[in-house]
Amino acid sequence: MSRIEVVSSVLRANQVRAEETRARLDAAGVACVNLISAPGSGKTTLLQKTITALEGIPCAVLVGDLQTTRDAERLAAAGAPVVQINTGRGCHLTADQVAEGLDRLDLSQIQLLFIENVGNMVCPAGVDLGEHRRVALLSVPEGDDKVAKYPTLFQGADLVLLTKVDLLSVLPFAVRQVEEDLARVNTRAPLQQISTLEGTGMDAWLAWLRALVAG
Ligand SMILES: Nc1nc2c(ncn2[C@@H]2O[C@H](COP(=O)(O)OP(=O)(O)O)[C@@H](O)[C@H]2O)c(=O)[nH]1
Ligand SMILES: [Mg+2]
Repeated sequence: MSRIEVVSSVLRANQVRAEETRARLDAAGVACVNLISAPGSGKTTLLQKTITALEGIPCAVLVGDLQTTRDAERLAAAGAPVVQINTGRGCHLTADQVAEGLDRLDLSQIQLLFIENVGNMVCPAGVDLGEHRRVALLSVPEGDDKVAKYPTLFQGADLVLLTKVDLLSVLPFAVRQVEEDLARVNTRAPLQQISTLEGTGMDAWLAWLRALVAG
């Protein structure tokens, strides 16, 4: 087999496994959200606050990292069941890894499953994990040109969160630029501004999640 055939057969196998996972989650009545961003955009901090704020909606988290269980420890402290998946050198989670992670969770006890993907704006964008919704995060310190530079991530998103907006007052960043670049690649995904530090925008994010869980 040529290299191209191998790559496409790996992607096909991933897609099959992702569809199985989605069917399994559907059967269990669990909504699943895959969070993708560069390292440090605020995924873990957002999930810590979200798990605490979503009272009445039991959540769990699958967290992917190259090394360490640091994120998993932070998330477990917030009170949710957490499964850590160490990917070693892998720059994204795969549908197989997520399916294995699911085996370690009691799906009958949860309504919402978050996947915190490996911090990377490129590799995770092309890999379906069996999620129902995909959320792309972009933080203010990363710069307002990132939607234009990494369009694949934003193209596939169902929601875009502009995080750390408390820093808009101290860093040069044009929200307008992000809105314009996003409109070019994705007219479906809303752009929500959020600061987990100050709490702004949390209500809209929680409402989006509640609507997803309500189906
Ligand atoms: N200024 C500011 N910093 C934040 C905010 N949310 C997270 N951070 C900081 O950003 C850094 C990375 O956050 P983390 O949640 O670990 O990002 P992750 O790598 O995407 O999971 C930490 O130092 C957080 O304290 C925010 O809303 N505003
Ligand atoms: Mg993290």
